Amino acid sequence: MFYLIILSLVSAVVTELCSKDIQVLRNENQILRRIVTKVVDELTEHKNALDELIVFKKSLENYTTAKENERRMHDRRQTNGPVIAFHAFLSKSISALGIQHTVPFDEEITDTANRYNPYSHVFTVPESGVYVFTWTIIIKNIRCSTELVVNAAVIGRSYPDSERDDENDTSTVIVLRQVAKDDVIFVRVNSGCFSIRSDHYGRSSFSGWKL
Ligand SMILES: *[C@@H]1O[C@H](CO)[C@@H](O)[C@H](O)[C@H]1NC(C)=O
Ligand SMILES: *[C@@H]1O[C@H](CO)[C@@H](O)[C@H](O)[C@H]1NC(C)=O
Ligand SMILES: [Ca+2]
Repeated sequence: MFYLIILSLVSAVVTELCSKDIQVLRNENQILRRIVTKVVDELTEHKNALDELIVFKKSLENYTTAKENERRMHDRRQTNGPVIAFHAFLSKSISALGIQHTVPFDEEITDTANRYNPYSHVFTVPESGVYVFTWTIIIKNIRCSTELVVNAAVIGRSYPDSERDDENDTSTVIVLRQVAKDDVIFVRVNSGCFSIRSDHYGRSSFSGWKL
């Protein structure tokens, strides 16, 4: 009997202690949950801030790249110097051109380097580099083969053919070519080209510019 009383007493004390412990643990758990929620919130905030920072870094990099490209373009323009370009056309239709004759583009519109000669109809390269050359020939009822010449070498050909039904025909050729300072460039007749048109319907012309 005595033992039974002792046992139930002990059991009561243990139960009491356990329920106290459980209460304490519950409280602790609640506190921990609050802390965890707070930490998660803060982490989310940090992550958002970091994401924003990454986007900012990217746009800063874009801006820096754009600025750098702009500076390179500027430097390129500086080292390339001023624009080199010429454009001349036939001020009127011409006829009776002979083979090997230079096509006399006599009216100069543009000649930034002052190296196109409207009397000899020759462009003298002011500085070495890659150039674009283009010429347009307009004809009526004939055939006309012309060639673009650098010094003595042919570097381009054009052959409009309108030898039927009184047709008007136009041909434009574009040539890209590395040329050296003081090379001379001109367009000459290869065959045909008895007459070349240039009037208020259309213009025959010759142009070039350095890239
Ligand atoms: C940066 O440039 C790239 C490609 O040019 C583009 O796809 C991206 O959206 C840009 N980023 C920002 C933040 O402007
Ligand atoms: C060619 O142009 C002239 C004007 O210069 C015109 O009279 C003639 O009819 C044109 N030829 C054709 C086939 O249209
Ligand atoms: Ca000139």
